[in-house]
Amino acid sequence: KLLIDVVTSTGSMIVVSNRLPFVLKRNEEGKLERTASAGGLVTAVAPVVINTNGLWVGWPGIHLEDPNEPIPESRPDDITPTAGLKSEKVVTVQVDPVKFDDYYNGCCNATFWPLFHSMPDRAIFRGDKYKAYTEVNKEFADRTFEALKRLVKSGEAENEPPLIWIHDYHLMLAANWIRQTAEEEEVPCKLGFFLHIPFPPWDIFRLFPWADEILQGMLGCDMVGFHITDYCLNFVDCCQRSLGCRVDRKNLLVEHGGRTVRVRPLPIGIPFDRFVELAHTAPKLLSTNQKIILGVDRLDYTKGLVNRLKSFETLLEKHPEHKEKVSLLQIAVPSRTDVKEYQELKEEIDQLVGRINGRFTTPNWSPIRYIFGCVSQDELAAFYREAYVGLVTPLRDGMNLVAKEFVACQINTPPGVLIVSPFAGAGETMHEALICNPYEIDSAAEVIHRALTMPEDERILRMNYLRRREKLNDVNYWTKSFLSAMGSLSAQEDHDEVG
Ligand code: ADQ
Repeated sequence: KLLIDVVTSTGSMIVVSNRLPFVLKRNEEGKLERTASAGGLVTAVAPVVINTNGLWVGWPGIHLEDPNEPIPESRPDDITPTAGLKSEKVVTVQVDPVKFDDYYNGCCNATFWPLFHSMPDRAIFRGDKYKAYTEVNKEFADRTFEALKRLVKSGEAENEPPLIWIHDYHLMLAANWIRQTAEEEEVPCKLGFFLHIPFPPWDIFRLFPWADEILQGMLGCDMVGFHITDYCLNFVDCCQRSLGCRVDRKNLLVEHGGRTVRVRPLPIGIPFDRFVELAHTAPKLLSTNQKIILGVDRLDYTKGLVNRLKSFETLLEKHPEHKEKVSLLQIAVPSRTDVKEYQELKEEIDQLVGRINGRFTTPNWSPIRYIFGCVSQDELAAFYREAYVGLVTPLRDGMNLVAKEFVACQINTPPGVLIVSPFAGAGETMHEALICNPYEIDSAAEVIHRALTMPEDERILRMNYLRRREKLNDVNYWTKSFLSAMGSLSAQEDHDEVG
């Protein structure tokens, strides 16, 4: 059943995310223009916002001198899912640039990102940065509440109370403020939150000096969603141990402030059919007889690139039969390039690639091809399709969409092999992949060897199961699961859910 048919029983959806589903840029004449940001999440969620007459609240990617400068409509040739999102349905949050930098780089990326990925040594804890985080969250909450009130008063909202869906670690405090104000002013709404990154165990989480405030912020929701059950249990555990809440681990419930908050595993999916279509239409890219091992990642220390390169080097050392027959294609998207830690990581990877290539290259072959940059969706689909092994080995990752996109694009027979790390959400859910501990370089090399030598029938069997699951549990299914967890689907539609 199409998601569009299902959402008719939902109240208007208000999505709140750090970034809007498009980026605003100035053209040469100085006029604002929308630039599309294509991602599975936007593709799945934008139609629900549009069809329920909802709103999207977020930062537009540019600091506007005049906060009242009108947001442009989409261009007539825009065919992205946000084309139908009218500017009157977009609420921009504007913050002073210095404060925004303290919130985004100083706290979100320098504190929560490493801490929630269980890398506390990389995290900084600074009161002034956290203060900016609280202030920006308050700004998001205020703007969301104003928008909610306008929507309800205008009579444009659907009959049910509007459903506010807050996304990710940037906005963990906003829900509580929205709830408090909505209760005071008697404006009806339902609140849901989804965390895209892992939620760490209590022992790590409690290192954050203001841990209680974060939990209280999230508990302002009716439902809090994570990718996998482990993260849910970590959250429930933290609520019990830090706040003393009464909890039900079996049913994933937390009592707080006289309310019961539901906690749910909602593993995100991808727009599976779109990737299959891309894989069918994308032109051939790689002209080689070598087997390609493919890595695609944002250049981030959580993605385990250094360990991956070392494992590949060990593979060539221990199994020289793969020399000149196999090469590693690593695509790394530049990310947070103004941060020193990320610049140092890039240098380390550059050097490592140079050293390994220097060590093994022959006149006919280089073991590693390394692309530092963005590639188009078409190219990405072609790489996924033509790769023999998809190597997804983060040290820690909320889910990891690359693993899912790889299997969607494996349309050729016989297919390739997926290798995933057990420390990614994808490692928990994609049971037929080969599992590889990225910390253990030698055994990771052995897993790659096993993938390269896996019999054809085993490859087919594993890939069939992986593809079937990802097709069923695609990103539309994820959005539907969120609505269901919020109690926003009618009983019949809930019953129809894919198991
Ligand atoms: P990310 O950390 O960004 O997401 P991931 O889930 O792998 O990690 O998504 C990356 C996306 O970027 C993929 O859709 C991929 O196609 C795209 N991409 C990667 N390299 C690219 C390139 N060179 N050019 C163009 N596109 C490229 C966070 C969490 C994850 C979680 C997601 C969704 O960290 O754990 O899976 O959110 O919830």
